[in-house]
Amino acid sequence: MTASDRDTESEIDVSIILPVHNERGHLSDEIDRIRKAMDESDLSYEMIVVDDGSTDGSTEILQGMTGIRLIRFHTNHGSGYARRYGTRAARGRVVVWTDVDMSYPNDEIPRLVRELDGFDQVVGARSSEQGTSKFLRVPAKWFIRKLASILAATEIPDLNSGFRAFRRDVALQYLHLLPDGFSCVSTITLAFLSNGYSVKYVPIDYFPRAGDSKFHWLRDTRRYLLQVVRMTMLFNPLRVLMPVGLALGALGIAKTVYDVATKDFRIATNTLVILLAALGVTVVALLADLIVQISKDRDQVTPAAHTMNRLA
Ligand SMILES: Nc1nc2c(ncn2[C@@H]2O[C@H](COP(=O)(O)OP(=O)(O)O)[C@@H](O)[C@H]2O)c(=O)[nH]1
Ligand SMILES: [Mg+2]
Repeated sequence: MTASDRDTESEIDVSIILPVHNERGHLSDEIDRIRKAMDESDLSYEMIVVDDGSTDGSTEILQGMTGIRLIRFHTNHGSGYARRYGTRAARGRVVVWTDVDMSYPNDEIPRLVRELDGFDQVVGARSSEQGTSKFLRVPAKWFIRKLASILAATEIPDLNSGFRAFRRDVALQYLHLLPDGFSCVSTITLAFLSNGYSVKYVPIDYFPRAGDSKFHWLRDTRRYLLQVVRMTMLFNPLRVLMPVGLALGALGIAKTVYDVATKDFRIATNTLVILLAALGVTVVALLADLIVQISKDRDQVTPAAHTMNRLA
């Protein structure tokens, strides 16, 4: 994309996507504080509110509002679906995702956008967990975050923050891979990281949410875990499968040495099974990697830091 393409394609700086499902109590406050902060900045912006079949009167409040773009579904699809839909409708060069529940410092959106300079994505990283079902969520999230850090081969201070800004042109390449549910926000970080885009973390304050959370700890945690593994398999299968193949291989070789030394050169059947399993996993890993390499898009959008010289 050239600089002039960019000017004609995006008329505005920032599109703020606001997924809403039954947030009547604080909807106006949230939208007002975002508007105030954005009006005080020198950024041009639009707010895209995606009302996902709310039944508590949120819809009526939104319909009475001016200065927002309202997308409304009659049935509920999930916050990830809503965020994707809103992002496709967006016109901004930068897209911001956040919650509409007073939990994120939405008045700091202009700062978040400025931090994006030279990066492809900026994530507001929380230092404390304020969510519901804390005892279950904290260890589960910690485990998944560690797993994701290993798979993405980089430290991820906050994987599932709902407060982030990213380049729309980069995100459009991966939107179709993001799930309908809550793990959508984590998945977009992994999609960027796995494809060589930069993600920066800036510390933010996090407040207890107003209204009720829609997060179901078992269902959503299971999906979240699956999504982390799936995303890595999609872009970097060697990182998931190679450790398994190598571990099985090491075990098989150790067992072979043991058999040779203690069983008079008779190799046990289970030793062979382990060695064959190692071979199977390794071959699948290499094949999966081959598929990923072959199907890579040649016209991938250039990562942020590399565009600077070109545009100068
Ligand atoms: N459009 C849409 N938004 C949703 C849905 N579920 C939650 N949200 C919104 O997504 C944001 C995050 O949801 P929340 O319940 O706070 O999740 P949590 O932050 O993970 O506890 C809020 O703005 C919700 O209104 C949904 O099914 N559809
Ligand atoms: Mg929330």
